[in-house]
Amino acid sequence: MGDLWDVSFSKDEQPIHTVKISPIWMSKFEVTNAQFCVFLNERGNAVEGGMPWIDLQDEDCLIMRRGRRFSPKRGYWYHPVVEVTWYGARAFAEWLGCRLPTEAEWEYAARSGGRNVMYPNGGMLDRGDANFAGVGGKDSWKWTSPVGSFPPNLLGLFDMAGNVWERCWDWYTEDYYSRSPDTDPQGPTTGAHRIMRGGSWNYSRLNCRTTIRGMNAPDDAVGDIGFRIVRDVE
Ligand SMILES: [Ca+2]
Ligand SMILES: [Ca+2]
Repeated sequence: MGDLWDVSFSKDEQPIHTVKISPIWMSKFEVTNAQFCVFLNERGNAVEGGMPWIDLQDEDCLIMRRGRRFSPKRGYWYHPVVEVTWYGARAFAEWLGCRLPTEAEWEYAARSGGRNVMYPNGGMLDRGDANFAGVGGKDSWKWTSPVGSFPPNLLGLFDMAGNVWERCWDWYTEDYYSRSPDTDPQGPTTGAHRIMRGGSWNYSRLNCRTTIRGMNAPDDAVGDIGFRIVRDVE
């Protein structure tokens, strides 16, 4: 794990270290608005950590509520869910008997099984490879794009670079890599922010690197943060 190329402006991708992770299944796409609505229609939009799971009041939210029924806004069924808190992401995962990935699991997956690649595609990230800030070429999206609009990495995982940041299980601390255990690291025991990975439509190419460590408060809901889920292999 870590910044093998020494391109980060932060110290938090150092020191470079090796970890072992146990086998997992990972969802190939970011969780969509359509999928999140199935969850909301079964469980409602509960308040957890002082915030509703999804912030329907924010104009960036791509889900609406009519009476008791939640549905994606027109044209956004297959776009990644946004404006969802960390608690909402965790609740969705647990509803399916799954969980959020640790950042170690996420990085291993983004790097197509731990390969030494700065971007999931194995080369330089171009407009044909991901939805990042701005538009051009195949990236015609100013905001989110439908999941799977760009080629997958070698593990068949889509949008590991860009589209939306993906919430992970771990708390964030800048120095965690200096004391991380070498098997199935779970992150610090407490903190103020949770990890998010992969960059988004709102961030530059460099922020879509496989190793960059983003962070966000667990009760925050933002228009460029979503998630995907994992399940342990039994
Ligand atoms: Ca874009
Ligand atoms: Ca993503």
